[in-house]
Amino acid sequence: MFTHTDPTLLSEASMLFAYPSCRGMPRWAIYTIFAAGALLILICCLCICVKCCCKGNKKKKKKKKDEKINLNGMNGKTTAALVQPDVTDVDYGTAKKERGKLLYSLDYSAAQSELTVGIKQANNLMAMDLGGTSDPYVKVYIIPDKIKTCETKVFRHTLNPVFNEQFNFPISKSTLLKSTVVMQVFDFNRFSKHNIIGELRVELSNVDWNHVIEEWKPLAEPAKFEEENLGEICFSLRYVPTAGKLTVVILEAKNLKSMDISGNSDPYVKVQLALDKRKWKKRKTSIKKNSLNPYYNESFTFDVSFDQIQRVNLVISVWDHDAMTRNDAMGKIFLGCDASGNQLRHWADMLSNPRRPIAQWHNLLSAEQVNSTLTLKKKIPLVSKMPF
Ligand SMILES: [Ca+2]
Ligand SMILES: [Ca+2]
Repeated sequence: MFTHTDPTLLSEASMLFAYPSCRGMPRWAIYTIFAAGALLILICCLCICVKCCCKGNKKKKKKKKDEKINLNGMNGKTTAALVQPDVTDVDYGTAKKERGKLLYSLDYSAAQSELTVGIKQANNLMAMDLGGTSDPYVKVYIIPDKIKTCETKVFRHTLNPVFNEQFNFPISKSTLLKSTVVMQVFDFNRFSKHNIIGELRVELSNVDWNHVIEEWKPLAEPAKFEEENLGEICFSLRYVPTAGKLTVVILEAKNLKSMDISGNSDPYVKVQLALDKRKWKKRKTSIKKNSLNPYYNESFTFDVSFDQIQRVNLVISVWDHDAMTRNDAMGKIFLGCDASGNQLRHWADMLSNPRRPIAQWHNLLSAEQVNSTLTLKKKIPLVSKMPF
């Protein structure tokens, strides 16, 4: 046996590295050479892999930055987000307490009995998505008489959005002094529930109406009690202008309210079209017995010409079927050029992406709230029943 200091061994080892095919090579040396070689190849492979991965990620990130939702009304200026789920749209946790701040304005016109709420900009919003950003928009309404809810545009991938939008609420002076303005900042997610970032509540009895109010306020933790959750519904919309076909696919609903004593409901979905605010056409899905999370995947196609599509409203409502008594409405929403917020966004995405199905989740609202915003007149008589 030899030791480390053995001079013959050292020279033998160096000979082996210089001439690996030397005869009489000790077994330990062969193993060492093989081991060293394998390690070298492994390190090279690892380096190549890491480099490839980094490149892929960079490309993805760049692509993400390029897509933005900028909804400037209905004049075709919209850019739709992808139908594929957004990897950044994953909840990120809300451990951090800093929610950011909001610049808003208030102005009341006694002559017109109208309150104007301005949503100017937000700063240092809390990041809700994986990429360390959010997709903020602001919802504005007045309580206790929640007549209408307004929403700003969505700004993608930013924590410092500049909204510069104004919303008018008709309200008498006496009601004004008993009311509170609620401004809630949300993070938009195409395929999951929108997360609330924070909110501001301004009691209007405390406001000095001799001046226009414009101020920055830190966002507070949202009050949980008020949100009435009626569940969510997912459907896709597709419009083919050349053929004049509108296709609505009712995909699924979740977290619906229980309407029956059993603690469940028997939900079905009504798909209704109105033309110039008059009831026009309607279809229904099948009834899913005893379910609060029904899956439908049922498709409905309507003839709607290009001239009509701008004058159409689509009303989607969820009903609980009852064998013995009247069916109850469980929730409702409407889309179209008269819609606002999330609903208008989906409709505009459909119009700006002809022939492509666009799917999206929506929070259901109470039937009363939708009916007060969209008042539909009597049904349009069928052509065959007309006297000419
Ligand atoms: Ca988001
Ligand atoms: Ca029922």
